[in-house]
Amino acid sequence: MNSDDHSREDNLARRLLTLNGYMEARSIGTELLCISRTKPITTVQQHILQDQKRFPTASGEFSWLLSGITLATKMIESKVRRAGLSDIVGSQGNTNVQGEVQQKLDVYANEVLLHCLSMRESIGVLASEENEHPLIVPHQSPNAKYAVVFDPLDGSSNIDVNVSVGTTFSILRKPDGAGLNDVKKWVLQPGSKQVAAGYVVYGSSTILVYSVGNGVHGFTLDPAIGAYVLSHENIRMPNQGKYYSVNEAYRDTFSQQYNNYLERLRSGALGRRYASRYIGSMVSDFHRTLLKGGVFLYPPTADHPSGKLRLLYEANPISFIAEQAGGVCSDGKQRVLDIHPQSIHQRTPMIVGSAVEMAEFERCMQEGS
Ligand code: FDP
Repeated sequence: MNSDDHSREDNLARRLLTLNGYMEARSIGTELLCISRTKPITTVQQHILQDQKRFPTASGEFSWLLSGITLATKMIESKVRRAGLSDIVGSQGNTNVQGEVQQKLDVYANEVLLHCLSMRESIGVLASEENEHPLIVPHQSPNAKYAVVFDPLDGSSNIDVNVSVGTTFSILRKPDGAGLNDVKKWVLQPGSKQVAAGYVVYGSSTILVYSVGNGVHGFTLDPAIGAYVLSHENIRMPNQGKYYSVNEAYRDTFSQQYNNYLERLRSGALGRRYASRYIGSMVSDFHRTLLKGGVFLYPPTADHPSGKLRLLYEANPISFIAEQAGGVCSDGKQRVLDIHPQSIHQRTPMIVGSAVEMAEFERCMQEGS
């Protein structure tokens, strides 16, 4: 072998071994290759297993449950990425239980989550935005001890125009003494009882953000290896941001307190003049608020006097993540996580954001009109 061959081989090996940026290949002289890790790879499964070491009695079934969510969301993301190429965009021609037009992707995402989660023995009950009633998982295992509540595709009215959408989920433990048929007892619990919650944003990349009550962590899906890889460890919401996020087209129907609050943000009363950002896909608007700070609001409006967002599978998981990251989430009167739900598809106003903006919000609410 001459030195050109060596150099070609060396370059090839270097390319092969530079595994998507996780490893580095170095040549020593012309013959030796030394591989060193540039970044440790932590997949979401590894992270969950490491975290479970805190609990000596943990059986690993919780990580198996979460793998149902990661598998389903990878399947959803692959359809979302092909939207426009396959016959998956547009409406299904039905309305769901909320009277909203179902998109084909809503239906697909729901079926995938129901399918993947039904395989997990630890899950007894599933409740989805797309189904009128909670479902008892067919295996009816006596080992079932969790309910999973989810919105399969949040913001789906945006899917036809390439705007980011997401999946939100909330995991609750079966209440003591509840039988398998007491499905409402499984899911009608305040958000403070969630054992884990999270969301996936199918955006410029796909990111899974979740918490088991021990901080918030983000995992970006690496399409080259098909795994969610830790990319945002221990996310903390900034104390103050520079954006507020609300559908301002409805402002003439907001109460005076909300309008006073927004005026204070605009006028610089909090030490800066805020800019506005509103995607209209709650999970994406929240994700920006989580990383950059600021506030997201969906107040009561004329069309939605009790707010538009659903308590169990939108507001509760978002609240759980926000609080775990140092933020605050309110319905305008109380902490969202303290609301005792009365029905599966109950709606709530939701105001979520950084400490500074939320303190001002609470002050404006107390001040009255
Ligand atoms: P969508 O109807 O597209 O599913 O809760 C549903 C939701 O989107 C949120 O994701 C979003 O923040 C909100 O509705 C948008 O509602 P408006 O169009 O009334 O602003």
